[in-house]
Amino acid sequence: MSFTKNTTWIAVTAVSVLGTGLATPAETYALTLTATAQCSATPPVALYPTRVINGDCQIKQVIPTQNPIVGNGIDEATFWDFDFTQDPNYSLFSAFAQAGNVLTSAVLSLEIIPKTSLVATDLLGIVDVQSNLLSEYTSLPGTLNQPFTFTQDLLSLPLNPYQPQSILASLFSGKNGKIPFRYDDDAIVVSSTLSLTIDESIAPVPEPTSTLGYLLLGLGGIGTLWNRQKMARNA
Ligand SMILES: [Ca+2]
Ligand SMILES: [Ca+2]
Ligand SMILES: [Ca+2]
Repeated sequence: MSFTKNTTWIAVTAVSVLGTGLATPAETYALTLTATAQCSATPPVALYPTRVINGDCQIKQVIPTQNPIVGNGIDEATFWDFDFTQDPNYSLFSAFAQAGNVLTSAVLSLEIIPKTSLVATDLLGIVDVQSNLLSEYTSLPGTLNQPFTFTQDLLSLPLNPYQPQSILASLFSGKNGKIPFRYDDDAIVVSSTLSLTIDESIAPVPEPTSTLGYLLLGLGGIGTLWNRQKMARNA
């Protein structure tokens, strides 16, 4: 959400609280939160059962009998959290979600380095919610060992799209403000971004403390107007 839209919403709320009867904005706005996990193209290497830390990612071997090496991008699960609490709009986003607004998109961007042709059977998704085949997200990468990036709205996956409520439930339950994600199993995860956009048509009920803030903001606005009119009369 741009600063202008934010300011408009607060100003309208302040006027509403003061009881001048001005309604909610005619235009609807959307608020977007973004979180990025920065891993790397060259994780450290270890032997099973050691887990490898690769920046914001953690890697574990999933088929240790075939391949005990962890960090080579073959037969391994990569985990990371999308931490939305770092986004300055997180509190406002939470308030809009609690007010019952709908999640309108959840756009995932992922950069991987495929390590074997079995990347064709890879799965990814939100932990404890659902996972989908890589082929549902994108056309499969044709070149091994080369960085490959794709972007896909989780709500628009062709075969098995996410439900908006299940993504919000993941965001606000468990690790509050974080969405845990997992990729299996034949690529190195280099980096990933998730952007959540929520509708703003239902205004949140202001907290008592912020109501005072809005009132003061509104009174400040009236004071400025009064001063301006006074100056105009004196001019
Ligand atoms: Ca491995
Ligand atoms: Ca595999
Ligand atoms: Ca695979």
